[in-house]
Amino acid sequence: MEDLRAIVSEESELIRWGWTPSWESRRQKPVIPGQKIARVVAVFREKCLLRTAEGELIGEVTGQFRHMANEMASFPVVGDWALVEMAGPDSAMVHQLLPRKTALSRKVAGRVVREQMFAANVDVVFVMTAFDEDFNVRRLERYIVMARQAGMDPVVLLNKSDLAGEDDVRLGKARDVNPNGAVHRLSAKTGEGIDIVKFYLNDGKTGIFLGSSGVGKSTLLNALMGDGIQKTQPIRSSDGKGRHTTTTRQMFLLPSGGLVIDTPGLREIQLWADESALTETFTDIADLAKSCRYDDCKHGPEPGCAVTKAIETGILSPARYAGYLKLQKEVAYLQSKQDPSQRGNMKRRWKSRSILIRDYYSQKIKG
Ligand SMILES: Nc1nc2c(ncn2[C@@H]2O[C@H](COP(=O)(O)OP(=O)(O)O)[C@@H](O)[C@H]2O)c(=O)[nH]1
Ligand SMILES: [Mg+2]
Ligand SMILES: [Zn+2]
Repeated sequence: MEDLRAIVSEESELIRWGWTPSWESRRQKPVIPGQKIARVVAVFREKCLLRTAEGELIGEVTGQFRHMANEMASFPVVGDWALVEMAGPDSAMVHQLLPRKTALSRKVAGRVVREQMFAANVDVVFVMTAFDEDFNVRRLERYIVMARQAGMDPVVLLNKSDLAGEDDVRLGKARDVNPNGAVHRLSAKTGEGIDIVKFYLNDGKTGIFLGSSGVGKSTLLNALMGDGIQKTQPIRSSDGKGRHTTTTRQMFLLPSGGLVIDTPGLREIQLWADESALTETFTDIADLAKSCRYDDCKHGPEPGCAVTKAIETGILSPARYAGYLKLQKEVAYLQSKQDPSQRGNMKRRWKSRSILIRDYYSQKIKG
């Protein structure tokens, strides 16, 4: 009886951190005695911050984990579920990660063509911009491609609505570049739209904020956290020399339920994406292209080109089409630079997830 109660309370604590029964089946084997389930809530250099049912631990991968890991993407990222073993009162060894349901990736900075995964098991991607000089639909498109690559319908948040009139045209412009996703006005300052953000995160969902520095991600997090932020903010960790290390990405448990990963602004968004993510981002262009007379239409001066016609008649903005071509070139370049043995990796692994999420929200909104 005692044991059962312990198990149930362990389970309910993990549920707050995003555990669902579906993870049970992904665990493959029962947890071996002495191992616990933990969520990776932050990553810094060689260590990570873990959350188990009992509390926070500093984690490190085992030698065997390191040995078996064949690529950077195998190492823990924020959002991962891990099987860990206590190594001290506040520390644990990470033995294994549960297979990810989703992951967000970018290309590593610089010339190297390699994937950098930066978050896993995210349910909702919030792409954030603001009613200020950050607003740029071409940049929005890049973030949307990033979310689509992860198999998710991005939710665009247009922050600082207190600086804009009710009928500000930028809302419509954001909707135009996210044809199959949601766009909401928000003010982290006045609280407008905050409940919508909470709604997306109900039932212990994990969200992530993507967007340039200055758009208000941390302010929104603070608004969602209420007074709780003070308790979570300073990461309880040291780098071994007694110094405090700050982390770049961290997951927060909201008082209203649900989890949020705050990210520093990605100064330049280096995409790690394939053509299918582009097609899903630019559904308007993909739909037009279906009406071109020739299947292999290059959308130039060919007779019967629906894309050219749409640009001429003002249905499709030439800037959006140019932005699409630019991204297509970038994606083609990534493909061409891929190590042939790795090429399959570019293919999206998270496709089916998207449909599930979409159904979930459409049911929620209808019901
Ligand atoms: N007017 C207005 N300013 C905001 C709002 N949200 C954030 N800010 C301001 O924008 C600046 C950047 O916010 P911050 O949260 O640090 O952005 P981050 O870099 O995305 O985390 C700060 O000066 C905030 O006070 C908002 O809704 N309205
Ligand atoms: Mg910030
Ligand atoms: Zn055409």
